[in-house]
Amino acid sequence: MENGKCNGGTTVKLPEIKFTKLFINGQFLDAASGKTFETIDPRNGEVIAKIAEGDKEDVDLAVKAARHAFDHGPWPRMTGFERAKLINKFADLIEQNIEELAKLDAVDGGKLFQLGKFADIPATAGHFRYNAGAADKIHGETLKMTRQPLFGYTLKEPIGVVGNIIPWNFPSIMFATKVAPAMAAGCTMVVKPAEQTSLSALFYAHLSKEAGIPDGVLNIVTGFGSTAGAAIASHMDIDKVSFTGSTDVGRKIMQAAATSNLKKVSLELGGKSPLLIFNDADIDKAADLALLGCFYNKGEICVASSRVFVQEGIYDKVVEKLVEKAKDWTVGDPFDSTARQGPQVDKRQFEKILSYIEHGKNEGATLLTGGKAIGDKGYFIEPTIFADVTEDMKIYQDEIFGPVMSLMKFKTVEEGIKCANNTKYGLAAGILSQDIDLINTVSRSIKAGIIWVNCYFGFDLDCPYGGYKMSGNCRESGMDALDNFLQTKSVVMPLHNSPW
Ligand code: TXE
Repeated sequence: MENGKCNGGTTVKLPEIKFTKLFINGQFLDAASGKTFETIDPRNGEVIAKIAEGDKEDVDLAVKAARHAFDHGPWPRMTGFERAKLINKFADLIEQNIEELAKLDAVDGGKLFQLGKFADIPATAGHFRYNAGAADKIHGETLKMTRQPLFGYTLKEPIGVVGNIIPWNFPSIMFATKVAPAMAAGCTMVVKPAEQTSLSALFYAHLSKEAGIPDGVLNIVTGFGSTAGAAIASHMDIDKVSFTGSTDVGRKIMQAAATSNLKKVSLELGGKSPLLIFNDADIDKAADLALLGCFYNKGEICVASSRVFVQEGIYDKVVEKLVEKAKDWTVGDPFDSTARQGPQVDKRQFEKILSYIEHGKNEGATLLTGGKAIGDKGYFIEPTIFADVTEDMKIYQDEIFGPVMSLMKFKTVEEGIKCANNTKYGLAAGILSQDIDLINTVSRSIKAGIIWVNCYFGFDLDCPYGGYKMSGNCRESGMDALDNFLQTKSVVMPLHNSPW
C-alpha cells in the first residue's frame, strides 16, 4: 500500500492495521465460520486488510453477551454519573488517537484526512462527551392525574439490547451518534459497521475496553448487510434497531422487525435536499454554499444539497460563478491537504454515480462541468453540474450520493417552496436570502428535518436531525437522540383518601 502525500509532498505514515476481528464480550475473535473479507483502499482499489466476516452465529453470540451485560452486568445498574465518567474516558482516548482514526477513515473510505482530523473525529469524541453530560440527567416527570386521586410519576428506562447498523460515509460520526446515546441511556449493544469501512469501528472497540466500558456493553460484528445485518434486524432478543443507510434497506429492516419480535426501529435514510437561492442572496456566497452543500465528503452525505433551485433574477450570474468556482474544487488523494474531494468509497458506488451521470446526459440535461471519472486508478469522479434538469429525470428524483448537482430555475416564492417539496425525501434544506419574512415563511413550509438559513451543514452536537417522509422516522444528535434508546414506564399509587 502506498503512503499518502500531504502538504504538497510530505508523506503521511499510513496506519498500521491492528484490529480486524469481531469484538464480542470484550474479546477480539475470529468469525465462527473462520471466513474473512477484503477491505479496499479506494485510492487505488488495493486490499488493505482482511476482516472477520461475521454472520448469524456471530450475531447470536454477540447478542448473548449484550443480553447478559444488560440483565446481569453493572452497566444499566450504575448511576448515570458513573456511566458518564467511563464515557468521558472513552472520549479522552478518542481525542488522544485523532490522527490514527482519521487515517483509518481516509484509507478505508476515501475521506479527506484533514476532514477526519479536524471535523469527524473531534465530533465523534464530542458526541460521547455530550451524551456523557446527559447520562446523569435522564429522568421522568411527576404526573398531575386528571380524573382520579392518584399519585404517579414516569421512569425513563434503557430500552435494552440495541442493534446499531452503520453506513460507510461517516464511519466515525455515525458510530458515535448511535453508540454514545445508547451507552448514556444504559443500553448494551451489537454494532454492525458497513463492510466498506470497518477499521475505525474496531479501533473504537479497543479504546472502549481501555476506557473501562464493561465487557458485553459494546460488541462489534463486522460483515455484510444481507447476512450479519439481516440477522440483527430479525433477531428475537434484540429490543431495538437503529439503522442509517438506504431507504430500500430501511424498508427491509422494518419488515424484519415486524415479522420477528416487533422490535422498535429508528431509521435515518436517504435524501434529495433542496437549496433555494433567492434573488436577494449574495451571489459569491451562494455559489460557495451550493458547491459545499453538494460536493462535501464527495457528495456521499445524506443531507447533500443535490437539487439547487435559483430564482430567475440571478440565475445566469449564479451559474457563471458556480462553473468558475467548480474548477477550483480539486479532486485528489485524501492525504493531500490541497484536495477538497477524495475518491468515492468503492467500485460499486463509483459505477452507480457514473451511470447517473450518463442518465443525465441521455435525458437531455445540460452538462455545465465535470461528467467523467478521473485517472485510471481508484474511484475519483469530477465534480459535476447539470443545468436544465426537469422533475421527470432520474438525476432529479434519485439520491445519487456522489458529486453531482442538478440546477433548476424558479420564479416565485410559492414555486420555490413547491419545487423544494417535490420529492419523496425530506431530510434537509437550505435557504439563501436576506428577507426575514421570506425566510420564516419558507422554512415553515418545507417538509424537512433540518433547515439551514444562509449556511449549509450548520451542524452542532446539540442539533437534532432526521427525516420527514421517506427520509426516516427518528431524530439523531442532540437530546432527542436519547429518546431512541429509552422507554417510559408509569408508576401509579393511590393518594391518602382515594377509594382504592
Ligand atoms: O447502503 P445500505 P449501500 C444510500 C446512498 C447509497 C445507497 C446504497 O444512496 O448510494 O444507499 O449504499 C447494511 N439488513 N445511503 O448499499 O445497503 C450494510 O451492511 C440489515 C444513504 O451501501 O443501506 C451497511 O452496514 N442491514 C445513507 C448499512 O446497512 C443491511 C448512507 C448501509 O448499507 C442490509 C449509506 C440488510 N438487508 C447509503 N443490507 C445515509 N442515509 O446517510 C445492507 N445492510
